[in-house]
Amino acid sequence: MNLEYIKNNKLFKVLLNFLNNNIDIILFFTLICIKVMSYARNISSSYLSGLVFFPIAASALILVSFSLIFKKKSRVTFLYIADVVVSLILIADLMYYRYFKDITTLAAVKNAKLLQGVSDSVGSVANIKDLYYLLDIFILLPAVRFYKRRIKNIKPISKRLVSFLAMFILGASVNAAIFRWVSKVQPTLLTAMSNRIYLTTMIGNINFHMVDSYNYISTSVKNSKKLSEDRENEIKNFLENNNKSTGEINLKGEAEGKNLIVIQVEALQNFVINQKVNGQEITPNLNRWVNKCMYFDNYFYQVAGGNTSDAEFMSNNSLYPAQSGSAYYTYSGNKYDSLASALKDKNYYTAAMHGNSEGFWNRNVMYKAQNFDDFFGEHSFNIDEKIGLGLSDKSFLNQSLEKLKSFKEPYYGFLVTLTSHFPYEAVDKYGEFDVGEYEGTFIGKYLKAIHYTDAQLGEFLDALEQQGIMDNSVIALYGDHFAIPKDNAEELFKFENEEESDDFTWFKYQKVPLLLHFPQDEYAGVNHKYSCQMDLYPTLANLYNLPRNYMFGKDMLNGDDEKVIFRNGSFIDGKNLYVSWTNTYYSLESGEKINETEELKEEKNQYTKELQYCDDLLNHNLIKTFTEKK
Ligand code: GP9
Ligand code: MN
Repeated sequence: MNLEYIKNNKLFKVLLNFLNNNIDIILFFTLICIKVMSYARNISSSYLSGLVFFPIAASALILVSFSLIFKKKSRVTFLYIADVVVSLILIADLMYYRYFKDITTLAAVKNAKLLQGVSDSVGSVANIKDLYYLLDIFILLPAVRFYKRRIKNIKPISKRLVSFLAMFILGASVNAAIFRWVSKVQPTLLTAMSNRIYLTTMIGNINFHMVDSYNYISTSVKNSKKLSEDRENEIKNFLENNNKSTGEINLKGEAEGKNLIVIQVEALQNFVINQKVNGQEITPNLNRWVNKCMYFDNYFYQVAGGNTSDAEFMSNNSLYPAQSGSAYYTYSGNKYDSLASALKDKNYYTAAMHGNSEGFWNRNVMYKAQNFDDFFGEHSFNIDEKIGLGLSDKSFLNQSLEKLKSFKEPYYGFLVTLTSHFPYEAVDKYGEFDVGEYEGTFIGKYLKAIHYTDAQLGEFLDALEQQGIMDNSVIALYGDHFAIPKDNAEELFKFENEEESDDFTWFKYQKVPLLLHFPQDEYAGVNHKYSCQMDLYPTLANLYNLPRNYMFGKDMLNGDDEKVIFRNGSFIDGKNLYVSWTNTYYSLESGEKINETEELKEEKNQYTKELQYCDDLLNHNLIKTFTEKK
């Protein structure tokens, strides 16, 4: 087989011709895959074992498909520019990752002022090696010019469109399969975006930015469509009514001028309070503090797709969580009338604290949007003891105490704990707690985890008391959401000796404790009123004499409203429970099913309306509109 033969071979000619005609595409595809894969390796070694190459290649194919619409010279330019853009985005993402352990989003870029951390320390997060992402761009520039000069034949638009479609469908189908797989293994990850860097490790960097841009644009479109004046007024009237207080007001202004310390505890469910396992109290410290506090034992969590972040969102804004996904991500560009803003208006210093990476749940962006002066995240703590997702509760609470002591008074400190996080395994070696027959079970692991957190909370609360901080502070402590998922409900029912395992029984356990502590243990006692996370801010607003403008919840210390509306449309009205997924009502007193009456139907419609009011308010950024019109 001599050289001449190879040259004249038909197949070889076709191949050469193909290469000659498509070298721009082949080069672009290869370079993009190499760059994104190398970014992937930079942010997570788990990438290497994953199948992340496929979504990365699919996203590169989608980019290529668009270039096929153009005439060839423009196609080359398009690909060259796309290479530049992708490379710059990768560099930005790398720098962002080095600081926040997260990936940039459009919302974060738009609020560039929120990226203080990165911009203040560009020097420390930039790395000369990053220029490697731009190397090809310089090298290829003359080659691109040369190649463009040689292009002669132009394909008709019909052929170009067919190539575009074929390539696009190929890329999109691979992506669709990957996205379906992601939603299966991590059901809420794509919509809630709780852990974006983890999502990126599954779908690749370009896909992440495509999903993020889609989400950002669709929210902006929803935001930009103006609501009718009538609808705006309807929502405004509802809110005015909801926030009106009448008659004598219990404890109004009682906490005015005092510090406020709010502690949101990871997966603290109410059933562990005053409960024993293997003859020992599960939460001996909280049980002690329950007696010194105003304790709400019918306080429901209402989180939806945003989980922990929804609990934060409701407690600080008295707004319902987003219909899907998490408000902390979707509505991070909105204006809020949050607890921190209201206290800031009263000259409070406000700070949020959490021992995990700043970008988790978009906190770095959302705390600013909610007007916190400072956010102390992973970077602001000495990570001297890591358990599970981040800094141990022990170290977090110790260091937070020192921070609180250094704050200018009066202050609002918002603390979010972490260690008692699902799947409750990491904490096992950090404390001895004999759960007897539950050893090794899911519930047993949870009891150990929450027992550990209880010990840390006990130390923290005792220190606040002993060091005199409680004399001039009000403390609110509550659980963020369930600990035992529906899948493990049977274990919980068995632990609690429940005979029934119906929806009514399930709801009985969807409570988290709320403890309100006043100086000198004043007002201690149990309050059985039906209440929920939406009610914390209105209640604190009354205690701190803050204006109530846009709150959907109620003041738990005034009035006899016992409304609790869940994001899925289920509700409690003080007498009945409505379970939306079966359209069934239960009597709260007897636990028996009851028939729907006209009154109940009316109530159901009204509560659905309230959720829609809140959706409209968030989708159209109405707090901004209302405040501007004031
Ligand atoms: C992460 C922590 C856990 O920082 O708040 O969030 P979750 O998984 O419980 O929603
Ligand atoms: Mn949580």
